[in-house]
Amino acid sequence: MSKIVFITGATAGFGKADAIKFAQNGWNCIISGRRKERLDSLAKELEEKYKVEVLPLEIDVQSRTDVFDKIGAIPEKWQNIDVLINNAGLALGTENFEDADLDNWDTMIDTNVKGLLYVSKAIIPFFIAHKKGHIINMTSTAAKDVYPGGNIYCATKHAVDAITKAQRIELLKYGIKVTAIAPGAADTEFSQVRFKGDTSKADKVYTGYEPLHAEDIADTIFYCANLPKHVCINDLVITCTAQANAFFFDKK
Ligand code: NDP
Ligand code: 8X3
Repeated sequence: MSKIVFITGATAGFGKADAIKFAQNGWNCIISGRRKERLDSLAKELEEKYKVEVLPLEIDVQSRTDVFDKIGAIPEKWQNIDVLINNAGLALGTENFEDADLDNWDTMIDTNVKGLLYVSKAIIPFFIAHKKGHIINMTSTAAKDVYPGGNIYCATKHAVDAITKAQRIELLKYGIKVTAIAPGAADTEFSQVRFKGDTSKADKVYTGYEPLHAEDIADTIFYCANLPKHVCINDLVITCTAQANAFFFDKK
């Protein structure tokens, strides 16, 4: 029987690359995000190309009711989830504390922290019922260090690091694996979102070196998700070769 992966934020970047990687390898996919047209077109592409089943779920992870109503209504055959990838997330702005926009702070906290908590809480009962499960939380090098202008984004990723550790301790008795993946800079739509569509600012983030690509992260996540039952990668930091930590790059 095919395995099932549930991916949040599958309409772009890492989440979309994850869906393609798992589907290519015969996994059925539950893909979620807010942009319905992108979900529907990705679902069609995966079903046609890789002959897997795909359930698109339009979910805003910031909304507690959206998360619990829609995940609670998943048909029974889809509840047999093997892997949850808590990937939906974003950064907004790089202003220092004194200039920062409070709405940006709210959105980052509501999405990156509260959204991840809601989705985890909605799916863990399926894992417990089926006596299996693997949660893969997307953190970042921003979970390991803090850089100027990174303030609340870094704080949300530090929080996800702590949540990951707590989940690992508290879900151990059920045999549920919990992994944190901490990538450095990757050329997804992340910086377009951070700079609210300002392409020149976004492109500058990735100039002078080769950043990670979404497929690099999808390959890594797929590897972590397919280890033997007795092996769990707990915390994996991955950067491009030109990046040493959250803020130190070798740019030409
Ligand atoms: P993208 O902007 O390319 O993709 C982000 C995804 O998150 C989209 O599918 C978006 O879907 C989804 N998303 C955002 N807000 C919500 C929401 N409220 N509800 C549901 N889905 C949402 O970024 P990345 O792929 O780069 O980022 C994915 C994760 O990886 C994030 O958690 C990010 O913090 C983390 N990360 C990124 C790095 C990078 O350099 N790119 C490095 C380290 C970590 P939609 O808009 O359709 O809802
Ligand atoms: C995303 C990478 O460097 O913008 O988590 O924090 S960075």
